[in-house]
Amino acid sequence: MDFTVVTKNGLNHPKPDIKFTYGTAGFRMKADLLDSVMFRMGLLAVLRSKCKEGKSIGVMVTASHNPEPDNGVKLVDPYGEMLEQSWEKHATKIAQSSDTDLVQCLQDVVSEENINTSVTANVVVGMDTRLVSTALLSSVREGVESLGGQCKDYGVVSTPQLHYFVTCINTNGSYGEPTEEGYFKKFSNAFIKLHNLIGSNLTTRPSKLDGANGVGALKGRVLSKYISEYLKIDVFNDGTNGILNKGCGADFVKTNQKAPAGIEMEVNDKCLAYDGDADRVVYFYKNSENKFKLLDGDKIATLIASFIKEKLDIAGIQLDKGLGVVQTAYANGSSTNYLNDKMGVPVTIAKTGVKHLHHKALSYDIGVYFEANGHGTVIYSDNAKARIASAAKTATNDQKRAVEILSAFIDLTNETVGDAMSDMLLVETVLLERQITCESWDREYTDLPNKLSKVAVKDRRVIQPNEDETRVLQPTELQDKIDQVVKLFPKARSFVRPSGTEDVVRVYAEAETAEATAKLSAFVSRCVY
Ligand code: NG1
Ligand code: ZN
Repeated sequence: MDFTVVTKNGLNHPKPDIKFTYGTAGFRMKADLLDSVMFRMGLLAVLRSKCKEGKSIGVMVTASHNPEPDNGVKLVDPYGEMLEQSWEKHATKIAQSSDTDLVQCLQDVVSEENINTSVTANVVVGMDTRLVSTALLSSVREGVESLGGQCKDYGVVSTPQLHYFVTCINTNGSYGEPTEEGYFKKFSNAFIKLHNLIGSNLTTRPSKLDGANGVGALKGRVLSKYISEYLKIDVFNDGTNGILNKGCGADFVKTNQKAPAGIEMEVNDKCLAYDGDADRVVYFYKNSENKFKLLDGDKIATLIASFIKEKLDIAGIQLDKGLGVVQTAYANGSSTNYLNDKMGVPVTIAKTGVKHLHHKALSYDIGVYFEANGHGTVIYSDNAKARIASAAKTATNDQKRAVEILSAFIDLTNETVGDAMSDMLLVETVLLERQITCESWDREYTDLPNKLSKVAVKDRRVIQPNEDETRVLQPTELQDKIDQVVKLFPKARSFVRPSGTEDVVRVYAEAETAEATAKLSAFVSRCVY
């Protein structure tokens, strides 16, 4: 393999004196520190593609919900999954290596992974709307081309769109057309089909979308054109006036538990917010007492799981590995209890980061996985798909509708990754079929008061959590203190973990009352300092 061009072009992308680590969502930090990482991730994507017999690998330039001056990059594996965990160490090493060691580092990956270097590499790239994303994407492309890879550039796209393109290309179009038009057609056609099955005379109120001043606003507007006869979507925070993620977007709404700036909200309006790269969605509304109410990822998971369960029951379909929900420790305790106790749907708790949830969801025939922040999707096993397809042939008249709805619901799901646009359409389908407002959806269970805060510390890595991140293993005194204070409040729960995307420690607290939650959160935050 010829590395001369890498050496030459590498001179344009010197590594700054920074310790880079491939975290929960790839590399993420201030954009002006990331140029060398971008070039190098282009190189790594080529090696990954060669290792996967030339299958296309995705590279997405985005920092999602982070502030505008940040940026980031993550790799997408052939079937739309996040980069295989065993390769994260290669990503870290390559980003970390000095300019002079870079080629050696690449050669080490080639020999360690036994890569056939004669295979032609294919890489698919895309970016969010951040101003510097264009320059950073061009460094990724330079990396790809420096190692002789073929690069397909999709320009500004949402993260889930890029995952979709990668999957379509590697499955020869069986998942859909690898174009933006193909993406919009696949999901809008499924939604229209569902609308007709449910009742073409039925309507749901218009939705007010907070596009976080990012790519979600641009793409949400395109999607709304495809389905304009069936669902009206008014787009706010479309980037024409405001700044990306500033005072708006799914992360702002979830963290601050308040309405975003730039959206006019009347009582019972159906509102929703995407995050900066449109892979998360949360709903919200103002109730009859004029109070802001959030319908987060937990509420979405519950809504979707209950819909699927109801249809499976009507259709008389029993699945060997069943239907289950995967959450993280950030899920509201009420949602977990509701799913387990009231709905009889098993819940598994995974470590933060969708790749961990996705992995656990694979153990069910139908796995609904959502982080409380609105990031998630549904995955269906081949067995589940086959059972639903064969049920269509034997279904009685009463069962037929449920089976057809289930099958169209699968088509409406972006199974490759959590996707704000596809998730929105799943939610809208359920609201439409049940003819319910956000307020009645919210009545399913009442969230326990909760608070998520950030604490800045000198070295967040000192805190080492256990496997599902509900407890701290090190320092042990910290966990002892948390245990002691949690005991003081009814229905209380609190845990801390270092963030994988920001230089902070996150503190989560929930309890029976808002007052107890505030006290618990303040106390635990003080213990972390
Ligand atoms: P970190 O920063 O590791 O907590 C955040 C979210 C994750 C996930 C990633 C990637 C919370 C508490 N954490 O991770 O759930 O979505 O960003 O975007 O919401
Ligand atoms: Zn995101």
